[in-house]
Amino acid sequence: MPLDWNGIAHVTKVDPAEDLPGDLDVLAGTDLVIVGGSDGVTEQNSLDAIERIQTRFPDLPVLQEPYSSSHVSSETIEAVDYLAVPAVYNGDRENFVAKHVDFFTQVGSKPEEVMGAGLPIVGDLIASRGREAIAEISDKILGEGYVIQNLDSKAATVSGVDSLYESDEVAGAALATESFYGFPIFYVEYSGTYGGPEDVAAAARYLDETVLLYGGGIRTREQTQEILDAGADAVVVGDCFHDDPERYRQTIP
Ligand code: 1GP
Repeated sequence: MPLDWNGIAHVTKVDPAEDLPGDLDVLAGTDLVIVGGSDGVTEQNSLDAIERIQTRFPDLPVLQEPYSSSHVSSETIEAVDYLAVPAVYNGDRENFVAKHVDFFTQVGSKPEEVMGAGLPIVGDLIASRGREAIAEISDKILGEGYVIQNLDSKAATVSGVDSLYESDEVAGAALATESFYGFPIFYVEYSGTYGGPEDVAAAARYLDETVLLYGGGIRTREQTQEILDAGADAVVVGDCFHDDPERYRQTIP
């Protein structure tokens, strides 16, 4: 079933390699959680974070955003609502196309390698139900057209980003996302720094069906509002959730 983005304006990105706040009640009011990071992420710490969140908030949708198939297992696929997989327009070839073809190659032919060694559930499922089971996994995967606009971020380093887009190029990437690639999500990523509304406004002009997410440096309600007013469907808040949970509460509209 497609994810219903109506009513989703605030997204929390939980880095499974970092400590979670002791009291997860701070998540009350966020509309969706993305579990993913750019350093030290494993299948096990991803699963731990997913399960902790789901135990406390069973109705909160959870997406896993892996940057490597080593973060994914039969358990994580079973647990999450969706997998969001970035295709980084201003990254290297590995991060726009190669990783994805490799991932789907393994989903189709060697599921046990995609999902890790202890993968009887998905392996058996595919062995017994063939293409239907592969289609079920594929249905959980959402492509994200991604532009990374902070060269100092770990996300830029791991994605091979060495130059930033001008706003008209961000707009072009947004247009391509909806009208050419057909990804359901376009993500303007300023990870670690607040980039302001300019890129969001440029992208929003071309997006109708595709959801527009902005993440990076949001620490106040005013910043959240500025990004939403510029045309984003939702803001994504990451660092602030881990570093300053009280302040994080203020980013929720
Ligand atoms: C990171 O876009 C998210 O992938 C959120 O950014 O950590 O700067 O809030 P921050």
